[in-house]
Amino acid sequence: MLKSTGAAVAATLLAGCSGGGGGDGGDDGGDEGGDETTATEEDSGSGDGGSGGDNTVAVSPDGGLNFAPEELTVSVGDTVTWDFQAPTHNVAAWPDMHDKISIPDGAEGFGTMEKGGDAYATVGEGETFEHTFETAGEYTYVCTPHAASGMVATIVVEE
Ligand SMILES: [Cu+2]
Repeated sequence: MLKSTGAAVAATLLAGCSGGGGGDGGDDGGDEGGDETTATEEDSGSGDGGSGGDNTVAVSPDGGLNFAPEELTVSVGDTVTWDFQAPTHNVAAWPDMHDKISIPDGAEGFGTMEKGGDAYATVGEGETFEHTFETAGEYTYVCTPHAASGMVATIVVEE
């Protein structure tokens, strides 16, 4: 009989843990500039402060006897541009030129013709006329040749 002595030699492996934490503790140096005020970013961005685009009135759009828009609101200091899209029209806001014209007290009249000029003088197609409003109030103006046909419109000037 063979006796097999299975001697298992348990090799005990000593896992040497060379531990020992030599803690070199750095005393972390103190208070480095503590409270940083988190800059509140006031987002002053978004600067779309444009005062509402173009103050343009079309004169006879599509050949009609009208101004478009028929009523336009602007602010004091704004300039309105009339864009003549057809011939034989004008802009008249001189109160003595037509009884449908009215302007605020103390305001200056305006028109494509001069004050006291030819009330029926017209402007060519493609031309423009500008007026800057310095006095608040309501201005009703006409195209003199077509005022009787309702070619009347209003500019409201706000403070
Ligand atoms: Cu007209």
